[in-house]
Amino acid sequence: MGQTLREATTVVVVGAGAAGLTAASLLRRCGVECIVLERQARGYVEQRQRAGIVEYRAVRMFENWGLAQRVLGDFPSASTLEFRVDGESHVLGLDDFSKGCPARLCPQQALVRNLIAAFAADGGDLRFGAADVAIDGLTDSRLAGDGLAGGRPTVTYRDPAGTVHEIECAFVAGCDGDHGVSRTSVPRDALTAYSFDHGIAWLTVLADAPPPLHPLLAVSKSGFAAHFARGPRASRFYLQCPPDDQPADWPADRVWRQLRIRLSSDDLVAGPITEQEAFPLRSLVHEPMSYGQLYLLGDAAHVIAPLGGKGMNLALYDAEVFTLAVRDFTRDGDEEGLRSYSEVCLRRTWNYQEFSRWMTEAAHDAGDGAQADPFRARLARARLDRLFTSQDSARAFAELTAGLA
Ligand code: FAS
Repeated sequence: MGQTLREATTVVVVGAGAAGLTAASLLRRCGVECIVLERQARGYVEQRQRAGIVEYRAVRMFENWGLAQRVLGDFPSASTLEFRVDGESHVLGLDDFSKGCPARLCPQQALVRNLIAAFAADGGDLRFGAADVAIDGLTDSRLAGDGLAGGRPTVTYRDPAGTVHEIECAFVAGCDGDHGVSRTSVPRDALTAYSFDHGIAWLTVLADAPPPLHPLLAVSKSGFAAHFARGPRASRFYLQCPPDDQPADWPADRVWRQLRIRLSSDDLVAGPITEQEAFPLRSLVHEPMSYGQLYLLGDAAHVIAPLGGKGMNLALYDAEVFTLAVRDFTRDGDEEGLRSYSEVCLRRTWNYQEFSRWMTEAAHDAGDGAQADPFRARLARARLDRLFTSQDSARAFAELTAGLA
């Protein structure tokens, strides 16, 4: 039995996705020691395609921490959004609120790649191929009353060479997504899960096809579709599909035919499809978002339907709230941020969940939802009509899109 290597640090970050890498990069900027443990290899993490819009609030956050140029580079801004309803175009200006710093069309894998490079360049401790991560010694915060839970948990893992490491720390940032170990380290009765099945599925298609002028959401009687940029020569498409559909049910010719119909774009340029998946739209929130010395960030705490583009942006938000809380505690002994972490992050989480549900309902019910429920379809059309005709509604929408509400 090989020996166990024992180490100590202030924060162990489990997971090198958007949440983990942002938290680690910001902690380093505060001079807080941290070690990041990632199960996958670097190459895999750097090519995993997911979200594509960094909201204005997050762009400003990276600016404030002096990281914007390094992690967002020159990815283009996203200051307009187009709704196309039965072929009729409605372009919304989103930059009324962005004071010259609009959202960015930055593919998540590019953000992750840049965060890894910046963290490594700053001398950060990031360990890929960390297997069998386990968290022990968490104190039951329900017993800790008002004060913070005392004690120092340990995180163990096995490195690619098979050596076991045991890291003692003050805090654990659980940033390992919806299927990680962090949340499962919390006793079941200490967490409440709130879930919602939207009853809708999407086919998601990645293709080497020209990106759209601006993000495009299309409402049609044939069902919802969307077109987003994923870099200068690639596009992400979403197509509403029956919940039990499989990618194999969608050969390329059917994909392009349906996209041309739903986007009302006969001249849509097709390209090689590089990735195709079907997934049900679901939303999930776990409360509270902390347990003892463990703080859950991003998808480890909440999953949100992609319409509204808030999944990655919520992860970035949690990362900053966590960092400021740890900084205030390690620097000034101020516990307030750590104690209110869950409440602060849940307030934004539920706000974004509501926004995402609002958009999902409007974009789907107004389309093929009409057959199933004509009354709801007319409600959804009225909601979109208000968005297109009322300045205040457009302002409120742009504020939410920007992450300012
Ligand atoms: P992540 O899942 O990104 O990262 C978690 C990390 O933890 C991973 O690197 C994983 O390998 C690692 N990990 C897991 N278990 C571990 C363990 N036991 N030990 C060590 N490491 C471990 N959102 C949008 O807004 N728009 C979109 O278009 C969009 N598209 C999406 C498409 C897909 C297929 C998916 C799954 C999600 C999509 N999302 C989208 C949501 C997405 O952006 C998430 O919200 C975001 O990745 C959350 O970031 P993290 O919380 O960092 O989790």
